[in-house]
This record gives sequence, C-alpha cells and structure tokens, in this order.
Amino acid sequence: MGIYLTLILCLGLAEIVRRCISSLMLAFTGPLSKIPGPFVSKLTRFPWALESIQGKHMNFTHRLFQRYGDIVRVAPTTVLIADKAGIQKILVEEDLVKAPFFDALRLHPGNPMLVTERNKASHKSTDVMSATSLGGSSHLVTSNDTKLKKTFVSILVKAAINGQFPYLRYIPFWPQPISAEMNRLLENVLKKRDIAGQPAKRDIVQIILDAHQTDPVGFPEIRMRDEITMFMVAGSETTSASTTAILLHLVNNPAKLKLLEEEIESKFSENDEITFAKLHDLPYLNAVIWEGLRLMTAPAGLLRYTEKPTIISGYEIPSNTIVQPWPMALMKDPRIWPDADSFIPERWLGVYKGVEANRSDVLAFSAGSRNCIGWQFAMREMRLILARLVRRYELSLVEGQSHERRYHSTPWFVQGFYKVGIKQRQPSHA
Ligand code: HEM
Ligand SMILES: *[C@@H]1O[C@H](CO)[C@@H](O)[C@H](O)[C@H]1NC(C)=O
Ligand SMILES: *[C@@H]1O[C@H](CO)[C@@H](O)[C@H](O)[C@H]1NC(C)=O
Ligand SMILES: CC(=O)N[C@H]1CO[C@H](CO)[C@@H](O)[C@@H]1O
Repeated sequence: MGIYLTLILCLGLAEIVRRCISSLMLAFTGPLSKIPGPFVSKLTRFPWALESIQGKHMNFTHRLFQRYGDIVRVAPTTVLIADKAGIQKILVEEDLVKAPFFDALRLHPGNPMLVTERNKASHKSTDVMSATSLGGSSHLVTSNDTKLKKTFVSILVKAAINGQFPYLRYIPFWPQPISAEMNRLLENVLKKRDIAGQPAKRDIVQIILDAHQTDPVGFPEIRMRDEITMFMVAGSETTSASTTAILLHLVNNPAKLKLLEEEIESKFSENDEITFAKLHDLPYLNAVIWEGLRLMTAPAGLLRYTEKPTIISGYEIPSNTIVQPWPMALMKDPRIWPDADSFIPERWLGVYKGVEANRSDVLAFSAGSRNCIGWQFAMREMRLILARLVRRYELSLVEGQSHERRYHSTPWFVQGFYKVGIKQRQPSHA
C-alpha cells in the first residue's frame, strides 16, 4: 500500500516539476520572450483572463500600450497588437484562423455554427444581404425592455467565460450559454413562422429555415436553432448598442446634430418618405455613423491564431499563439486621427487637418474573411433608425448619465440603456 502511495506522490511531484519547467521555458526562452509585457503575464494567463471576462480591459490595455508599445504579451501564449500594419496583417493579409477560443463558444458543445467555425469556410455564401430583416427581433432596437437586452448580453458574458475556461461548462449545474429566456424568444420566432409562414419572407430566419429544409442531415435542427439564436444575438444587441452610441454623441454635440437635422429635412418632407434606398448616399448621415462607430464600437474579441511562425509588428510570433488585434487602440490612435477623442463627422467629408479618414481603420465590423457578415445590413438599419428619429423628434441630452461600457464581443452599456430627450417636431409649414 505504502509503496503505491509513494509512487503516486512521486509521479505527482514529477508532473508538477515538469509543468513548472515548461512554464518557465515558455516564459523566458523562445521568440515570445522577446515581446514586451507585464512580468506575471509571462507566467500565467489568469490576470488577462479575468480582465477579459469582466469586459473591463479597455483601461488595462490602454496602460499596457502606453507602457510597452504596439505589441504586448498579455498571457504566456497571447499577444495583443495595436498598430495598423500589424492588425491589417493578422486580419487581412495573412487572414489567420480564429483562435481555439471559438470552439468553446458553441451553444451546444460539438455542434458547429457559423460564428464559431474557425477556418475560412464556405459559410459566407449565406445570402444575408438579400434578407430584409432579422425576423422580428430587430424591434429590440427600440424596445424599452431591458430584461431582453440583459438576456442577450448574458450570452456574450457567458461566452467570454466559457472561452477563457472551457472546462467550466462541464461542471453540473454550471449555467449554460442559452438561458430559458433565450429559448422562449427562439420558440416565439419559430411559432410566428408556423402561423404566418405562407408568404415568401426573405429574412434571415427564413434563410436558415430553408437551409435546414433543403439539407436536414447536413444542417440539422439543432444547428438551425443555434444559428437563429446566434443571429439574434449577433445582429440585434450590436446594432442597438451602436445606434445608442451614435445618438449619445449626437445629443452631446448639438451643433453636429443640427447639421444632421438639416440634411434630413432638406431631403425628406415627411417621415414616410424615408426608406432604405433613399438613405444610402446621405453624406452627413454616413459620416455621423462612421464617426460614432469609430469612437464607441471597438470589438474586443477578434482572437486569431498562428498555425506557422509569422512576423507581426516586427516580432517573430511562433505557431500556436493567440494574436489578438486591439481595434480600440487603432480607432483612437492620434497618429491616425487628428483630435482622436472628439466626435467630428467632418473628418469623413474630406481632408480634416491634413488627414483623409479611411473606413478600413474603423474595425467595428472587423476585416478579412471573417468580418461581420451583417455589416451592410446593420448600416442600413442604423441609417433608417437615425434618420426617422431625427426627422420626427427634437432630440436632446439627458444630463448626468453614465457612459460606462463593458466590452465582450462588442461593447454594451453597463446601465443597459442611454436616455435621450425627445419632443415631437412641429410641422415645418403651418
Ligand atoms: C452595428 C452592428 C454590428 C456590429 C458592430 C457587428 C460586429 C461584428 C464583428 C466585429 C464581427 C467579427 C468578429 C471577428 O472578426 O472575429 C462580427 C461577425 C459577425 N456578425 Fe456582426 N456586427 C453587427 C451587426 C450584425 C448583424 C445585423 C448581423 C446579422 C444580420 C451580424 C452577424 C454576424 C455574424 C454571423 C458574424 C460571424 C461571421 C464569421 O464568423 O465569419 N452582425 N460582427
Ligand atoms: C423605460 O425604462 C426606463 C428604465 O427602466 C423607465 O424609467 C421608463 O419609465 C420606461 N419607459 C416606458 C415608456 O416604459
Ligand atoms: C485605406 O486603408 C487600406 C488598408 O490599410 C488601404 O489599402 C487603402 O489604400 C487606404 N485608402 C486610402 C484612401 O488611403
Ligand atoms: C482609455 C480608457 O478607456 N479610459 C477610461 C478608464 O476608466 C475611466 C473610468 O471608468 C474612464 O472615464 C476612462 O475613459
């Protein structure tokens, strides 16, 4: 008996020693050891994992980049990149695969989904742009129901936890990504489809349902349900948070809001005239949207992965490293944007202080083969909401509100909403 116990203890000890040595080797030898970063981050990913889960890492990373430069090692095998060339290389030129993190984001373990697919897949053939709506969920943008928003945000938060600590979800009773509330929402969408399903509705839900009907084996029911759920989350919380952010900047900059009002009123004498098609080319409206996205819609979860050694931002990155572009740094980089922290739609209308703004530097929708599949859809939706709101109401600032946000896949407001004063406009001609 004693001899077995001793043997087990020895083996355990040997394993601990082996792990310590390999952690030390990883920390202090090889190409990653040359990348600047906090000392503890060389040894453990815990501090970074905690920051990511809380979604508070914007301040943290801001300090890191100021201290260490454009490339920082935040965990033994995770590197953040803040410079334009480096980010461009990761997302576009090398178009690196998504990190293993995404495997853990599946709503049901083992069940593939578009968003979590790691390799460049044929998935982009999905004809999302021909869709006209999200299937009844986009009314969330104007809904006052913060409970619903919380349901969506909770999926993003759980995803962040599962991504960092994938084994947790196998603990009995550990909350699963899809809550009962989310399931209820999905059931409602599917039920409505059964009743009203006759006319050919070209929305995203229908596209997914059709995919299941055409190929029930290759695209089984569970996949269909997961994809619809994911589209509801990916499409509505993001669009609503971005629209809110743009409105926030408008009411905080009344002179800019006035210019937008003038543009909308010069083009449309009535609210009903405002349609997707007519909104496409309004210069100031588009400028306002891009500027709002630039300031507030930096995604935090663009994790990519090296499968072979790659040079990024002047450093050799070995294979099997997570490389994480940090768009917030780029989108507010004073080297790229004059008056980087100010809301200046004019920079999108021509040369501003010697610089011409470039949409490629606003990574709200990411870039490369895995960019946002719904970005043009979201743009159309935001144009419509903003134009109609501005046409119908006088908007004003409600003072004293928190602007605090958390960043998971995309940002969200801690208080769950941002209030804007509204007053019905007087008809312009009596
Ligand atoms: C303002 C609104 C939106 C923002 C800021 C946004 C942001 C993003 C970002 C940053 C990514 C890329 C993640 C990465 O590179 O790893 C992404 C991917 C995605 N988005 Fe959006 N999105 C928005 C609206 C939408 C809408 C309306 C839809 C659906 C119609 C949608 C569906 C998706 C899907 C399915 C992906 C995954 C694509 C892939 O994995 O290849 N998004 N989104
Ligand atoms: C909307 O929600 C806010 C915050 O929960 C609440 O104060 C307000 O009364 C609600 N408004 C309406 C019209 O329900
Ligand atoms: C905008 O940036 C992209 C990507 O860096 C670059 O290819 C393009 O030439 C730029 N456009 C302008 C007008 O500078
Ligand atoms: C760079 C950055 O995000 N700074 C923020 C850090 O946190 C404080 C308080 O929450 C904000 O006011 C800063 O803007």
